Parts: sequence; structure tokens; C-alpha cells
Amino acid sequence: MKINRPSPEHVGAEILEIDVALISEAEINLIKELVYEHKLVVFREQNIDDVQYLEFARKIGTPQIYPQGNYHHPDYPEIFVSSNVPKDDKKFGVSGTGKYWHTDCAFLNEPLPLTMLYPQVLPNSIRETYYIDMGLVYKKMPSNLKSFVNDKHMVHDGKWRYKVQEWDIDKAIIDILNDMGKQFPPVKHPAVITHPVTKEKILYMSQGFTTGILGLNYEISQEFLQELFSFIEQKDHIHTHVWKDGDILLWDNRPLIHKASTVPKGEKSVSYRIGIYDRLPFYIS
Ligand code: AKG
Repeated sequence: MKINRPSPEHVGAEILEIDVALISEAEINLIKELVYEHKLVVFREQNIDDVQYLEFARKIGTPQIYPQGNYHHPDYPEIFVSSNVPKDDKKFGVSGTGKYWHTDCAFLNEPLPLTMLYPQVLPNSIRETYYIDMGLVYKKMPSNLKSFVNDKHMVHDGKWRYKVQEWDIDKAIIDILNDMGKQFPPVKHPAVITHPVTKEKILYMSQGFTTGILGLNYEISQEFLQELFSFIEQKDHIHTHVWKDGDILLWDNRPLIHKASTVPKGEKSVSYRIGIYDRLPFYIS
């Protein structure tokens, strides 16, 4: 296994010369260390089937079964399918997922620690995923913003990102939102979390799911959120992964927020994601 590490203050280690279907326990342990240290790892030139993909995920931790069944692979519910291509003439997964800054399942009390992504069909033009290192963002924040967030809790709400499905025809939007609100009530997390392994302090929020700051009225809370989002989403904070055939990515959702690129009209895109619980607390404060 060959490892190319990123330069300081950058994320993403590259792993070459390994077949993840044949990976050893010692290599898995090293990969976990790499993902906590560098936040993102890319395995190049992989060619594995669905069962091997799932087995690889199981060696890292416990795969999640996503709480909405329409995302599930019909044979392997642990595989979350993002696809604009039907399978056996049937709708397959959900298209256009993740095109906003977010961290997976922040709207649950137990967010998803690790995410693995393995595209099956890449668009002909380009396919990218963008990341921001929220540990670095916290470190670079001006002191007034830092002391503002330090003792706050933020509210995370998934319902606004619900993707309307065939069975929603004729439903009123308010009823869809109420149903989603019952299934996924908003949750709170500290604005600044501590990573259970690296002990790094991380600003934990994203444009996609963070909807409020506890203890502040709506207007003030929105003003601060907008100021924070503008600081976070600066161009020079963004790491871009340009996908190549055979790439598998594994990242830590504690320090990274991410966003998918838009698939150009008429182009095909299919990705298989597996969410993984790493048997550690998501944060320790
Ligand atoms: C997700 O699965 O949460 C994503 O946002 C995936 C990102 C991508 O497909 O580029």
C-alpha cells in the first residue's frame, strides 16, 4: 500500500497499490488513522462489486441503513443510491443528492461519523465533490466570531432537504413538512465539537441543515448564521475532489462539510454511498 499524504493544512491522503477487497486488518487500522488525521482518503483504481464494497465497509465499522427506504439499493439496503439512471426499468435510488453544504445526518441525534462513496457511473464531462475543513475554519475564525460560537448550541433540521417523491403527488407542502418534522424532529448539537480521536475543536454547522442558534430570536440567529456561512464558504477554504474511474472516497463527517457538483443535463451519474458508524462517540463535548 502506497500513501501520499497532503501538505500541511490540506485534507486528503491518496492510497495506491492496494485492492480493498483483499485488505488486511493492519491496513484497515492504518486507514482509520489516516482518515482521522487527514479527514479524507481516496483509494485509487478500485474495481469491486457490491458485496465486496459492503464487506470493505464492514471492516471499517457498522454500515448504516439510511432512515428513508427510497434511497436503498434493492438488494443491499446499506447502500444508499444516488442515481439518475433507472435499473431494470425502475427508478433506482434518488437523483441530485447532496448539492448543498452539509455533513451527513447532522439532523439526527447521532450523526453519521464516516461516509464512503464509490461512483458507478461518472458523467462524461466532470464530476466533483467539494469539502471544507471545519477544524481549520474554527482555527482561522476571527476572535469575535469564535467567542460567539464557543458556548452556543445550534439547531439542525433535515426536513427542508426532503426530496419530493412520486407518492407525494396531491399532498400539500405543509403536510409533507409536518410529516417530515414528526419523523425527523430538529436536534441540537454544540456549535463547537471536540473530535473523539484527534481532540481537535471543530465548528459544527452547515448551510444545508443548520437552521438556528439556541437561545437567540429568529432574526438575530439568522443574521449570525449568514455571517458564519459567508466566512465558512470562502473559496480558499474549499478542497475539490475531481473523480476518476475507480476512486473510492472515505471521509470523516465530524470535521468536513461537503457538497456534490451538479450533473450536467442529459448526463448519467450513479454513486453508491455507505454510511459507517465507527463505534466512537460523534463528539466528546
Ligand atoms: C452525500 O452522499 O451526502 C453526498 O453529498 C455525496 C457527494 C457527492 O455525491 O458528490
